[in-house]
Amino acid sequence: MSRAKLDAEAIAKALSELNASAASPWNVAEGKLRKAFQFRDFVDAFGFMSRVALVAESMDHHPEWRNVYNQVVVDLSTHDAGGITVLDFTLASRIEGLSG
Ligand code: H2B
Repeated sequence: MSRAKLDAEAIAKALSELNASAASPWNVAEGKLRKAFQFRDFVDAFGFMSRVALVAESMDHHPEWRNVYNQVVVDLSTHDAGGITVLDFTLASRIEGLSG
């Protein structure tokens, strides 16, 4: 069920709930849930990625991401479903809690 691809209306609703408590918003870009996180330096960015990696592994749900020095851009989608699912919103919400 959670791996069922969400339609545009469901994505818009879940996005507004996710962003209600986020300092800066997640968006949909290229069919993925995307957010760029900024940190003080590379060590802080990498620490964030390490914390996210443990959560992602525990969920068996993994981000696509890129890191340049103090920035980490996170893209979430469910490859098995070919789109965005509830799993991506669950992971995004947990990532929010690890970004501060
Ligand atoms: N992560 C993401 N983002 N999407 C998937 O469809 C996915 C995953 N599938 N992590 C998992 C692993 C799958 O490949 C394994 C076999 O459970």
